[in-house]
Order: sequence, then C-alpha cells, then structure tokens
Amino acid sequence: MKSLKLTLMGLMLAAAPAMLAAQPAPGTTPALSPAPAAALPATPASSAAAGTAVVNSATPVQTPVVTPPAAPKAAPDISHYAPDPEVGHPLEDGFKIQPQVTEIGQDALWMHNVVLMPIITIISLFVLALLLWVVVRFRAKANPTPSRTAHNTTIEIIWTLAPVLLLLVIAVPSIKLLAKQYSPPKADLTVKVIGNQWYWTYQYPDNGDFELVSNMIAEDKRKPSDGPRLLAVDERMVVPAGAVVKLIVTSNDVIHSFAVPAFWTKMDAVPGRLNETWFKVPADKPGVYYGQCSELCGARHAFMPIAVEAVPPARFAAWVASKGGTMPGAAGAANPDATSAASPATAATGTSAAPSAPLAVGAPGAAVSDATVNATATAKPIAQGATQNTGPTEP
Ligand SMILES: [Cu+2]
Repeated sequence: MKSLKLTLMGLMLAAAPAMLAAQPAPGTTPALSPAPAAALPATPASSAAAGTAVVNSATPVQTPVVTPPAAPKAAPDISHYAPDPEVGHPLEDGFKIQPQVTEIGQDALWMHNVVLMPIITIISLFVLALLLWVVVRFRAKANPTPSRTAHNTTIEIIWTLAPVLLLLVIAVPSIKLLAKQYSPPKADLTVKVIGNQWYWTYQYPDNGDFELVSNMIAEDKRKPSDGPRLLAVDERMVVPAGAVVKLIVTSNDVIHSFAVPAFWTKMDAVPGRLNETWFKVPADKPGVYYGQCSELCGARHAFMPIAVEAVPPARFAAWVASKGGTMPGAAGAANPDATSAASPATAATGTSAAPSAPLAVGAPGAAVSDATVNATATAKPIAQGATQNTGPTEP
C-alpha cells in the first residue's frame, strides 16, 4: 500500500514539468490580456522606460530613481520609485510580518505582537507544563491505587472563568480594530480593482475613468528599480500619499484576492460582487509597496503581482495627466477615454457622489462603480473561456 502511494507520488512529480511546459510561457501573457498598450496613450510608458534606462546606464540604481527628463521642461515628471530595500516586499530570510505602513496595519501589528502572541505563548507553555506534570506525577507506577476524584468545584470555576476573562481581554482591542477597518474615513480617491486570469486591471473613475492593465514583468526584462523578482509589474497602481484610497474590488473570471501585506489590506475579488476595502499611505511614506493575488486562481496564480506606488499629490496629478486622465478639480476637461460609455456619467458624478458613502456599496453614492462594473463585464468576457480550456489536467 505504502509503495503504491509512493509510486503514485513519483508519477505525479515526474509529470509536473510536462504540465508546466504545456502552459503558455510566462512572457506570453499579453496574448490573454486585451492589448493594454493600445488602450492607453502610448507616450507615458515609453517615455518613462526611456528615462529610466538613461539613469541606469549612467549611474547605479538609486533610491528612489528620479528620472532627469531628457525632454524640455514641459514633459511631466512621471518617473517611478525604486523599491525600498526593507519595506514593502518580503525580505530574504524574513519570517516576521512586513513592516506596516498604514495606521490600520500598525494597529493590527500591535494586536498581533502585544496581545495575541504573548497570550498564545503563555497558554501553550502553561498547558504543556500541566501535561508534563500530570504525566509524571500521576503515572501508574507512582499511583498503584488511582484517585477516584470526580469533582472539584473550585478548579471547575477557575477553568471556566479564566478563559472567559481572557476572551474578553482579547475581544476589546480586537473589536476596536475591526470597527476601525470597517468604518473608513471619507475617500479621497476611488480605484476599481479587477482581477483577471492572470493580471490586474485598475480603473480610476474619479479621474476620467481611465484603465490600466497591470502585468508581471518577465524576469529577463526586469530591472532592479522595477521591484523584486515575481513582484515587479509593468503598470503600477499609483495613488497619492496621504489620501484615503477606496478600493472597489471585483473579478472578471474566478475568485482572486487583492493583498498588499505592508498595508494590512486583503480583499477577495469575486465575480459579480463589489467588495470594498481601503488604505491610507501616510504623506511622509511615499514609495512602492508590493503584494500578490492571494486566492488560488489557476495556473498562473503566482504570477499576477500587485505594485502600489504612493506618490506626492502633485506627482500623482502629473501621472494621471500622463495616462490621459483628469483631476477632480479640473471639471469639464475633455475626457480622452472615448471608449467607455460609463465615462461621462462618472466624470459628472464621480467626484462628488462616490466618496460620500464609503461603506454601502449598493447605496446611491456607489452608482458610479456599478456603471463601471457593467461596462467592464461586457467588455471582455471572451478571455475567460479561452484561457480556462487550456488546462493541462483535462482528461
Ligand atoms: Cu488571482
């Protein structure tokens, strides 16, 4: 029986490389994605890439990489940050929770380090000590005639009350933290996050409803300033530092999960549902923070990373302009995204209505997001079927 099991496992291991080989190669994702470059103005990506290349050839990597624009003064500064060596991504040999950037993250880390871990450690050691004591003290050899004690009122009261009190002690900060997470402040910016097999798209309904398609950068094309291996992406989600960012999270195909560990942010992306979460990167902590899809979503689940870049507001405005978007203050500006039917409505109501109802997604304030989700849902249903049927394990 055991040998049969071993043989089966051996067979599966032997077949694994073949299965992987049957998958499309990592570099071929654009075939699945709806031609990201074509949908967006071509200038920003190319000029940013060119600018970074200039810096890299002249000097070694700097943190952050500030691109001296080769073009005249008129060109907006849309250079990107290089990752911090310590913050925003996993570390070599790291085993602890990532340093927390957001206030919620710091509170939660405190809850973990100061409340939960000490209590768990003390309980575990106490129970272990009790066990050892019972094993030694009441072993058969030392007790030829066993005690027939069945009740001890005092100890029964203690072992009932102590856990109750302990749970109460944990419940108070725990519920406080939960309440804080689920009552976000008024949103300054809304980003719609859509999971796809196997990449993310980000829509900016407050900024002219432009959309980014974010794919992982293949290892042979990755520069150190892009980010760590398997985490660097071609299009980062750029947000203003110091602003409350509301995320409306959904999916086009299967369940994904949008997670950025340094923000203590994780939200499932479920097809047909709009989930909401939020984060706020403090104004004094701009930088790039990495995450990954955290719900097993198919063959290339491990290759749809997330990169959130928090930048000063002025730089954010320049970046929005470079993507063909508009800032909420600049009302009436021409919306270059003519492909989305939802855009005019979004541009008209998005700035005032969307942030007013942070929690209730179905409330009037969220009509904007509903409009965009419908637009997205109808836009590209084909990709799903095409990719789903290429699975290697089909009988
Ligand atoms: Cu996924």
